[in-house]
Amino acid sequence: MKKNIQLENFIDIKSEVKEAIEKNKPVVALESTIITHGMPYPANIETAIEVEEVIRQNGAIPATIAIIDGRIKVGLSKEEIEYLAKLEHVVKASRRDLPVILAKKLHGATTVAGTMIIANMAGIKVFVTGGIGGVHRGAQETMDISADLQELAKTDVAVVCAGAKSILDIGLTLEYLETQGVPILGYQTERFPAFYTRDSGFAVDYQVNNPEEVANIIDVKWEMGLHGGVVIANPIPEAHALEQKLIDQAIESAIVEMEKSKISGKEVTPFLLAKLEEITVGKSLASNIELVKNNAEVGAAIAVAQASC
Ligand code: PSU
Ligand code: MN
Repeated sequence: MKKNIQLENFIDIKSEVKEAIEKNKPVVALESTIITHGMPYPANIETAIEVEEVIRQNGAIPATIAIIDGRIKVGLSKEEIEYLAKLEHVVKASRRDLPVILAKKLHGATTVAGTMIIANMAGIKVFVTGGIGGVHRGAQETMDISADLQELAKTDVAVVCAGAKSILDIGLTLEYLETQGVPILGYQTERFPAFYTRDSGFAVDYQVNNPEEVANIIDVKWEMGLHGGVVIANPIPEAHALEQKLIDQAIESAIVEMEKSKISGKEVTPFLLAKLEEITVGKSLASNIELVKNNAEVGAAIAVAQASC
């Protein structure tokens, strides 16, 4: 592809991924912050590899995205996933971080925003993750709003997630996305899911019931020239959902601890995720793993439907 020739200066696309993109075969992008900052070792490696496997089983090629020694990698080998997962300090790479990490030849783990940017450059249209970033509680004071939301506003990638965690202000997150013109599609649900639970208390914009319907909406959006992402909110399977009260209490305590420790900026999300896992003694991690695998199944099906559109 002509577009990739200029990109070769800084992007390495794994050969099977490149071939699939060129032949318009289904490809699904995956992020790497979930590996380095979202889950503890070794669950992070196991999950990253299993999620790739789920995508393959459902007919698509996985492309985990990260930056290694200042080179953007679209599609990681198992060895590269392990290498990244074992590193002590990897920079969390959102839009603002990308040029610096590349210029300084550092390693970087891409967030939802970072992954969307790179997937779009490479020509990958579907991206699977756990949860998106959003407007943090208390953002009226702190102005802590994830760059993920701005990326969803402008970059043409469909993001399959299990909603957003209620470490965020979900109501404000949805308002922000509405202002930015990002459609929120509930996958076989009318309710916006809250990651560990199936209902955040907020409705989605539209319910969609199958991968073809999603592929069609995405296609129409971009064909019309309406730039930006689409959120496909896929609730965690009932059997793996956490009890509302358990997770609510865990989130309250995690936020209190965060305020005590004066955590701010890009440390906020990783801090809260780690605390939740500690407080729920691993129950939140088990749910997290299951919901990502469930998203991989749906994401692969959407990519398959899209490739045959
Ligand atoms: N939410 C999760 N798990 C995660 C993240 C968010 O439940 O791993 C990660 C994603 O990579 C997301 C990023 O893009 O955190 C958002 O960070 P921030 O709030 O600093 O933008
Ligand atoms: Mn933030």
